[in-house]
Amino acid sequence: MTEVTPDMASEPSASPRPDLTMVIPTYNELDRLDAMVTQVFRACEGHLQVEVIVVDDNSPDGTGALADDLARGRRLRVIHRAGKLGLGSAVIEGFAAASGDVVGAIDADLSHPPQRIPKLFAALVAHDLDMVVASRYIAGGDSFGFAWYRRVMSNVACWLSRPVTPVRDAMSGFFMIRRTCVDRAPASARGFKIGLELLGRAPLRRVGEMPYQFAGRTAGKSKMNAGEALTFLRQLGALVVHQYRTPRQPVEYLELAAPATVVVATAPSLDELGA
Ligand SMILES: Nc1nc2c(ncn2[C@@H]2O[C@H](COP(=O)(O)OP(=O)(O)OP(=O)(O)O)[C@@H](O)[C@H]2O)c(=O)[nH]1
Ligand SMILES: [Mg+2]
Repeated sequence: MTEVTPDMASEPSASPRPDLTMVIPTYNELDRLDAMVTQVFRACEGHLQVEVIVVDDNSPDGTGALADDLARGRRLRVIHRAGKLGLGSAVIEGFAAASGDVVGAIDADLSHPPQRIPKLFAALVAHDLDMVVASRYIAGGDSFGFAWYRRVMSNVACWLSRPVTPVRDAMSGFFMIRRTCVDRAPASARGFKIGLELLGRAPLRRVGEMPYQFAGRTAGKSKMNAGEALTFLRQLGALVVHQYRTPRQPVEYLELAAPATVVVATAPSLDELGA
């Protein structure tokens, strides 16, 4: 059974609709959540109105109570679930409660840089994308502090996912999507890879991928395990079958340059400078 913080029902109508709702799924993330939440709001300040929804699965370390504290004075709501029900379903439940028309997911362990949030959002709007994925596996993207075997597993999983999506980092847990696409996706919330699920099932016209630098977890414990890897294989099988049974319009795919390149590309021309 899902419980919500007391102001949850009133908050969405009390303030104007946010530009973006970011969902942070948490399970035992006591060491990182404070910094994470602070950085998300700081990164968005002056760029966009963000709402944050933390979906906590009754973390034994007290992450849920910390999230309630962090909600005071911030546009942050907390969904408390009774027990560990899984990352995918946590993100889907957060999306269902969101008040923004664009929703996104980001891990709580600071592996995904919150500073990228405004850039991802701006790219989604500027390129009229249905979904934008932060990527380790296109030019400009990289990962640090990630054990070599995890890197290999992640690369193999992305390669196996190529029949489902043109996105190179289909394992990414850092992405944004228009809520209308989520609402129309018959997505199964099984397993870890909810981004892949949406890439495979949501009615997407146009998808973009933007590089970022992944930083391996430095606090807390990983929840990725052999069981999740097996669930991924089952999920992938189901997505491939779905692909053949229900052919979709080909998705238009954009590989977006790192923001630094975008800045150069949009710099004024010599003519504009009067040279
Ligand atoms: N609510 C909820 N959140 C979860 C669950 N499992 C994982 N998470 C969260 O989902 C995010 C991703 O989990 P991680 O353990 O970081 O998985 P990973 O990034 O593949 O692996 P590491 O970074 O190496 O730990 C984190 O914010 C977790 O706290 C779950 O069952 N329920
Ligand atoms: Mg992580």
